Amino acid sequence: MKHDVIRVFDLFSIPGKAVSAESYGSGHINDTYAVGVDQAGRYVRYIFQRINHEVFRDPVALMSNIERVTRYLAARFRNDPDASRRTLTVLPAKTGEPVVVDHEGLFWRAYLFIEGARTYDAIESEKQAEEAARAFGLFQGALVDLPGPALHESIPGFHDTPSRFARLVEAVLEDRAGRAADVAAEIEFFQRREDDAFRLANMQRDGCLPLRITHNDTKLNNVMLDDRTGRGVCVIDLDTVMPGLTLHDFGDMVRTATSPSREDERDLSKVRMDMNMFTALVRGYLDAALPFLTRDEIGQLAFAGKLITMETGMRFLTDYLNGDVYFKTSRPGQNLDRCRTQCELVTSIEHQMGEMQAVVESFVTEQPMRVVS
Ligand code: ADP
Ligand code: GN1
Ligand code: MG
Repeated sequence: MKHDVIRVFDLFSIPGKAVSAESYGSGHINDTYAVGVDQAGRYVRYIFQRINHEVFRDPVALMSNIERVTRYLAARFRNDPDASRRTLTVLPAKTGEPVVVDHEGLFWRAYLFIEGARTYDAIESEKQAEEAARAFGLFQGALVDLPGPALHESIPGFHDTPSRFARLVEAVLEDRAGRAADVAAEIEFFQRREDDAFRLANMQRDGCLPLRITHNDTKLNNVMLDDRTGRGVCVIDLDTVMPGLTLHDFGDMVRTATSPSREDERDLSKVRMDMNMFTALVRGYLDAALPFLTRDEIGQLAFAGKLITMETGMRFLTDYLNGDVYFKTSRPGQNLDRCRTQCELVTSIEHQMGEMQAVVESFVTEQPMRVVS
C-alpha cells in the first residue's frame, strides 16, 4: 500500500479504531482505500481517498462542490427508505473541514462506504446498462435546480474536445517519450476525424446546447448497482461535477457500457458497440432525462457516444506520447491499448450510427426531432 491510511484515519472524527486498510477499486486518478473500523465490536467500512492534486489543482474548491452537491442530494432523498445509500456522504476531518492535509502534504477525504452494492468495470447485461443510465439521468435531473452560484470548474476545459485534439497534436510534435513513430496509425485515425471534435462545441457556442450541472465522468464504474436488485443505488466519483453538457455524460455511458470488453482489452475482436446495450442505455437515460432534455440534446445522443469515445481515445494517446503521466497504468503500453479499444469502438459506432439514431428516435414519440448533422 502506497500510503499509511491508518495514520490518516486519525485525522478524521470517525469513532472507533481502524483495524484494516486496503487499496480499493480501479479508478485511474485518485488513490482509494477501504478502511475497516472496529466500533465497539462492530465492524464498519469507510472509503478514504487521496485526492490527486496534480489533476485537481484546488482540492478545497473541489470539496466545496462535492459538499454542496451531496447535501442537496441528501435532502432530496430524505424520504427514500434507502436514503443513506442514495448519495455519497462526506465525513469531516477533526478540523471540521471536508478535506485534510496529511504529514506528507497529501489531500484526503472520507466517505461512508456504500454497502450491498458494487461497480462494474465491464458491462455484463442490458439491465445493468439501463439501470446505470437511469441513475445518471436522475442525477442530472436532481441537480437541475441546485441553488447558489455556479460550481467551481474542477478541471478547466475538461470536455473541450477541440482543445483535447490540439493537445494531442502538441504531444505528437513534442514526442517526449520518443513513441510517435510507432503510433502513426492511431494519430492518423484521430486526424481524419478532426471535424467531429468541433460539433458539440460549435453547437454550444451557437446557443443550441444548454450548459447544465453534469457529472462529466459517467463511466460505468462510477455508479453503484445494488447487489440484490441490480438497481442503480448511487452515482459516485463526483470530482468533475460542474457545468457541462448532458451529452458528454451520455456519451461516456456509450463508451463504457455498450462493449462487453474492458477498457484495456488487447483482443480487439472483443470490442464492439452492442446495439442491445445501446438501446437499454437510451431507455434508462430517457426514462429519467426526457422531461428536461431539449430536442437538440436528444438529436445528438448517438453522436455523443462517438465523440466521447474519440475524445477519451485521444486523451489515452496523448498520455502515451507524454510518457504515461496522467492516467494510472499497471503495465507498459496500457495507455496505448486503451487508445486502441477506443478507436475500435469509434469505428463500430460509425458503422451503426444510422441504426443508433433510429433507436433514439423510436423513444421520442412527440414532434419530430431537429437533427443537426
Ligand atoms: P477514481 O476517481 O480514482 O475513479 P472513485 O471515486 O471512482 O475514484 O473510486 C474508485 C472505486 O472505489 C469506485 O469505482 C468504487 O468501486 C469504489 N468506491 C468509491 N466510493 C465508494 C463508496 N462510497 N462506497 C463504496 N465503494 C466506493
Ligand atoms: C478517469 O477517475 P476515473 O477513473 O473514474 C478520468 C476520466 C476518463 C477515465 C477513462 C478526472 O476516470 O475523464 O474518461 O479515467 N477522470 C479524470 O477511463 O480525468
Ligand atoms: Mg471513478
